[in-house]
Formats: sequence, C-alpha cells, structure tokens
Amino acid sequence: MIRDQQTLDLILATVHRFVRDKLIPCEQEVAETDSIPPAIIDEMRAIGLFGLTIPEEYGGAGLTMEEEVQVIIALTYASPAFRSILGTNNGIGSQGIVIDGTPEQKAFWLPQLASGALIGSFALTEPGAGSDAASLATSAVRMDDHYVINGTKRYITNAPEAGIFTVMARTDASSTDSRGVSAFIVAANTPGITIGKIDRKMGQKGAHTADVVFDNVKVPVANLIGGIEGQGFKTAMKVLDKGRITIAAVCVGAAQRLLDDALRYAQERIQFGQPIGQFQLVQAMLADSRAELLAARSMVMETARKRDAGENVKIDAACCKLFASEMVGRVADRCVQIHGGAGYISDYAVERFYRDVRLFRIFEGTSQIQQLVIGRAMVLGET
Ligand code: COS
Repeated sequence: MIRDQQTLDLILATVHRFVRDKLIPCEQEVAETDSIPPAIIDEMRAIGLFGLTIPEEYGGAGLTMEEEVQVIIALTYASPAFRSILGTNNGIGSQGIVIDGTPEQKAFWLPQLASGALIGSFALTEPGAGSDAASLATSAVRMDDHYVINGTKRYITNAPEAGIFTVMARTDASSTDSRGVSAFIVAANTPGITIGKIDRKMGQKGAHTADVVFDNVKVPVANLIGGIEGQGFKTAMKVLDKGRITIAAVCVGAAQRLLDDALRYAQERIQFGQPIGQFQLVQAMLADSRAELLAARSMVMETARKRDAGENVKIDAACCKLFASEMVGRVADRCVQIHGGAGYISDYAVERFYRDVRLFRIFEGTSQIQQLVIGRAMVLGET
C-alpha cells in the first residue's frame, strides 16, 4: 500500500542521493576499516532512516511494507553493511515491540529506536540453537518483580552497538519446545551482560555480530513483551516473517547493483576488438540475471502488498527469502564471471558483494528452513 506517492518519491529521491553521494564513495573505507564513519550514521539519523517502519505516533515514518521494500531496494544499492546498522531498528530489533509490545513498552522504547538514539538488536540464536530456534536454552526465572536471565546468544547482529536487546528466553523450565519461550526487552547496560569480541566474517565488513552473554541479568517484569509468558517464540516468528520480506528486498537491491556494475564493465571492456558485451555468451549471463532479478522484485512487491492488506504471508515471505537470496547468489557469481580476472580483485565492488551476499542464504533462516516452512505449511493446508 502506497499512502502518498509524493512523499514516498521524496524519500526515495533522498535515499538515492545519499547512496550515490555518500555511501558508495565510502564503501571501500568501510570494508577496509570494518566500521561505518560516525558522520554517516549521524546523517542516517538526520534523514530518519532508523525509524522507517516505526509507527508515526512513536516518531517513525510508519512506512507500509510496500513503501519499505522500495526504500530498502534503493538503500541496498550500496554495500549491505550500511543497511545492517539501521536494519535492526527497522526490523528484528524493534518489531517484537511494534507487533506484540504493550502500550507502555511501545511508548517508552519505540521513540528511542525511531530516532536512532538506541540501536535495537534481536537475540534468538544460541550456540546450541540455530535453525532449531525453539530448543533455545537461555533461561528466565521469575523472582518477585523481575526475571533473572542466564545464557549465551550467538552471531547477534549489532550487539556491539546495541542499546537494547529483544531476548528470547525459556520461562518454563519444564518445557523443551517453543511453548516455554518468552520475549524480553533488555537494556544493554544492565549489569551481567557481556558482549563478546566482534566476529571475523567472510564479508559484510562494517556490519558487526558478536556473542552476548547473560550472567544473572535482572530484568523488570514490565519488560516481558506483551506481558504474557510463553508467547516469545510466536513473537519471534512474526518478526521473522516480516524480516524475510525485507531481506528479499535487500537481495534485490544488491543484485541490481551487481548487474549494473557488470553491464557497465561489459560495455567498456574490450577483447577480440570489441566490448565483451557484444558477445552472446556474456549477453546470456546478463539476460538470465535480469530475468531473475525481475522475478524476485515482483515477488517482493506482491508479498509486501499482501502483508499490507492484512493477509497471512508466512508462506510467501519464506518464498521471497528463498528465491531472492538464491537469485542474488547466482547473479553475483555471473557478475564476477563477466568481470573475469578483475572480478577476483578487491578493487572491484563485485568481489566484495560476492562475499557479502553469501550471508543472505543463511541468516534470518537458511534456504533449507525456508523450504521447510513452505513445504510444511503447504502439506498442512495453509495458504
Ligand atoms: N507466526 C506466528 N506463529 C507461528 C509462526 C509464524 N510465522 N510460525 C510458527 N508459529 C507458531 C506455531 O503456530 C506453533 O504454535 P502452537 O504451539 O500454538 O501450535 C509454534 O509457533 C511453534 O511452531 P512450530 O511447531 O512450527 O515450531 P518448530 O520448532 O517446528 O520450528 C521453525 C519452526 C523451524 C520454522 C523455526 O524454528 C525457525 O524459523 N527456525 C529458523 C530460525 C531463524 O530464522 N533463525 C535466524 C536467526 S534470527 S536473525
């Protein structure tokens, strides 16, 4: 749903300009230093990029899903690390509160996330619980007016920068499945929280993940999301449903950048006396990529519209994440191939993007988990 095309066009024009003038010129520096310059983050705050999806009554832009995916596609024309720093506030780091939080929780936390004053982070994965998220072992034990949380979370995006975590922990010690899990809002400066060293990743330099260790961390009862125990796994799944559409949009933005870079290279690079783009085998790689990109973009737009219309998009969101993340992997591979030897050299963005996009088939649910979600729901007769 587009609420006001003029306003959306204005936001998109601002993002396109920011990407072209500020983000792309700074990509190499981010990759080399593994950090985003504070001035860039300040500008993201000033433009309002941390609060895109947070409702207007809490200081955000309240974008619909259809509006959001367009902004994300525009933004992810630049290195995915830039989206990552603001991605959790717009997605998994805020949506637990947006979707299932109490009015008091929303009123207190969402304005701080919308402004970017606080970075939100989503703590589900553990050393022993990745794809099998419902088997998580982190415990939350009720003691009078607070809970005591103990456990370790792993590969937590933006953990080093986080001001708050959405933490999934087991409140029913006798349970072993999703029913005993609750979700909490935990301030990062609460005594007992330790952030591990920043993970050294294959790509996505500038986007940070780390372990988060909870050692007898006292969390007020008021921070139990929605105020009800046992709902935390469902909250996490609803957050991930939305997140999967967003990640698919990220894949579309990255694939567009890769393809534009490869097309430009194919038009400029001369071999056998002519630009390599004149050769049909190179054209085939461009054409396959263009067709797959159109398919992914169409899926994302259609699913975003369905979610805005209030339809259940569990299956379609998983389809989008599955197809778009595999698509961008194939596009990145072809674009490196079109660049030939240059594609293996880090002076060219395609080399970096090739490593960056590998993550999309893994995080927020692997391709195999998306297949499982889709197939299982189909067999159960869900639509
Ligand atoms: N929305 C709302 N509720 C949902 C839901 C959704 N999308 N998906 C599942 N649920 C509910 C189910 O209805 C079920 O509720 P009941 O107990 O009332 O029947 C409950 O949650 C448990 O669901 P299910 O039985 O499907 O859970 P499983 O343990 O079998 O696991 C998968 C489900 C594998 C899909 C889940 O663990 C998963 O998504 N894993 C990947 C996690 C992931 O993406 N991690 C990435 C890191 S976080 S960035």
